[in-house]
Amino acid sequence: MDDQIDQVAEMIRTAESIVVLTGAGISAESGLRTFRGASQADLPANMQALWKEFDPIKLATPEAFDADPAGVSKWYDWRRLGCLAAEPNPGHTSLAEIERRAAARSARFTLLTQNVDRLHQKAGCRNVVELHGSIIQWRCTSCETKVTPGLDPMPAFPQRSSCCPTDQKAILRPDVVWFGEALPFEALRATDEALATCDLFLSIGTSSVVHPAASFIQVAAGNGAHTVEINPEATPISRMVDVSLRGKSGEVLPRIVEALRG
Ligand code: BV8
Repeated sequence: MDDQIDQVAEMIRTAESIVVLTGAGISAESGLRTFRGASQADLPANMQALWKEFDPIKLATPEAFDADPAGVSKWYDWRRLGCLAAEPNPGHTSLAEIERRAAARSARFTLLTQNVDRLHQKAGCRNVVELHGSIIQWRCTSCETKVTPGLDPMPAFPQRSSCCPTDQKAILRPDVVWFGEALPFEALRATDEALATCDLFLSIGTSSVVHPAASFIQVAAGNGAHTVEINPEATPISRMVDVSLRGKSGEVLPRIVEALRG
């Protein structure tokens, strides 16, 4: 893998426009559960129980929220608190350094994340596009006003919106994109702009099965970009990328940064 690390470091050193796509895997080493795969053993005991009762793919839908606003709100508030308590890992901080190095030589760096945990921002990344929104922020189902709940668990599930006191149906929902919902227009616009000039695309910690994010690498490759994947497991894109680094992002990315420093 050393040769591959050096190869990717050279790609990063010379790229004019870097696009990084991350998924739940980059936050796994921060103790946050991924959506698919990964063993329960790596989770703290209190996180295992609640997760076993729920299937995230079924819960991350408007239909699930409409059918059981209390249960879905409780699950999301529990995840929200887990994200607030989590700390960035060396994978997140390495990407922040790669962004700083790109900026220092006026190269473009765009981080497209499917994650809703805001750990990239906590690690110091600046140009972050939240494709699937953020669990740290919630919004009123009636007037769409956004709120950022505090560090304590929400007092009630679902939580009534204080912005629409006379509307009995106004409750808070997580400001995330559920399956079947469109991605934010601004996120898609920023993605299109970044992919148009991208000459290096890094896919990190994603199973590459959720669309439209899973298709971005094809757009980049079609525009002539070099492509790299970092994942301990094979995914549907592993055979198409120029360099496939089979490993954990919290271990591989620091080695790439070491090569850049060298
Ligand atoms: C939409 C927010 C249209 C909520 C999430 C085309 C083809 C097929 C299907 C579709 C299609 N177009 C649309 C669809 C439907 C659907 C979809 O893609 N379904 C899939 C399941 C087939 N897409 C949608 O519905 C999207 N909306 O297209 O709207 C539209 C247009 C106009 C008007 C109306 C509608 C919306 C998709 C967004 C859904 N929301 N999250 C929440 O968080 O609760 S998706 C959810 O999955 C998370 O965001 C998650 O990040 C994301 C993707 O998963 P991954 O990040 O890849 O995580 P996963 O667990 O799968 O994999 C982890 C990986 O990490 C693994 O590979 C593992 O090996 C690796 N790993 C583990 N440890 C490490 C590691 N890697 C590195 N280091 C480690 N240590």
